[in-house]
Amino acid sequence: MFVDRIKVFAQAGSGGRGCVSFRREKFVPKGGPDGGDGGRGGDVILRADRHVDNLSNLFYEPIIKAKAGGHGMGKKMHGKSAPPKIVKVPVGTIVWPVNGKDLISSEPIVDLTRDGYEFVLCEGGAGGKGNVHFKSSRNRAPREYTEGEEGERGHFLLELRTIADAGLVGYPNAGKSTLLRKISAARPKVAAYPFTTLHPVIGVVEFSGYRRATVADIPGLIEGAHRGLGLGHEFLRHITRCRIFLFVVDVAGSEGRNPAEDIRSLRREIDLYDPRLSERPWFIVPNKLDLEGAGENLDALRKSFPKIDIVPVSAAKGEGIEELKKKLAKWLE
Ligand SMILES: Nc1nc2c(ncn2[C@@H]2O[C@H](COP(=O)(O)OP(=O)(O)OP(=O)(O)O)[C@@H](O)[C@H]2O)c(=O)[nH]1
Ligand SMILES: [Mg+2]
Repeated sequence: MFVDRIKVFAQAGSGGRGCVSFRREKFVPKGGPDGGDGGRGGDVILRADRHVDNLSNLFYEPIIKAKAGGHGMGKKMHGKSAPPKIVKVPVGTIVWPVNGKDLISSEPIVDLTRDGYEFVLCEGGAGGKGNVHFKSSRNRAPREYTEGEEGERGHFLLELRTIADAGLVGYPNAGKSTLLRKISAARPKVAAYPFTTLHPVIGVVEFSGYRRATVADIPGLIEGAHRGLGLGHEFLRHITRCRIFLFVVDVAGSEGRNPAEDIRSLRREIDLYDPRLSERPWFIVPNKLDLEGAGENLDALRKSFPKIDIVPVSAAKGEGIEELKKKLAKWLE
């Protein structure tokens, strides 16, 4: 299961209660107060982890709670502080504050953009004070103590926006997943029917000299995606953080498609979704060069987009792949 948006309730642990206790020892009559402090409650911490690719673990556990701190004890012993509850989330997770059903602000609380980043979502409560703190010249046997503080809590919306260098954008069946399999070790499913890919998949492309780039394969788009047709724009969110876009088209025009028209309508879709996206650098990767009719369409495509870098490939046959990788490295420089 792939979950890229989920509401959770998080609650940090409360601090432990302070202790009321008096020293009792042989030959020490009226030993003074010796009740120790409560321990701190556990924090709820989100940690970005590159081995986690979606938020499905929270689907099964949408209530995140950290443990309470231990109570203070006699002999000035502190209660145990509770360990933090650490929740691993994918890199690219954005956290928004939520009030019941509604987002309360359009400002995110945090954006976990790097592997290993940690964020304290809810802070654990401080421990209460034991009666040792309440001793004074007038009160030598205080029975006062304080409760531990409550841990912070709240409702949050966690949303994943994939972070990759390049995003593959194209109609269903254009061969995006086939291409990603060829240029990286990622293994998205490939099949001859539309909407095979149901969620974003990221592949790492290795270049010479230990350089690398991440490429995101997102589900196919169709005209009207921005208003929810096909799999809708749900997944366009996952290309909003790509630096460049590769428009993958079936240049053979199978299924009666016109490649140049396809590109125009895909560009329209992303522009309607967010005009800032259509300003990003973009390139064309005509695919299925091995099929009949590809040559003619490729010429037409070049005429239609004279200023755009075009790198034709046959993902299935592995043709043009090395050239594409070279270009990709250059485009990302
Ligand atoms: N002849 C030929 N067929 C290809 C080529 N690349 C992909 N295909 C075929 O086209 C079909 C669709 O490929 P996918 O890689 O699943 O396409 P996709 O763009 O990821 O499709 P969705 O996930 O549905 O959006 C599969 O049957 C592939 O085998 C190619 O270069 N030549
Ligand atoms: Mg696919």
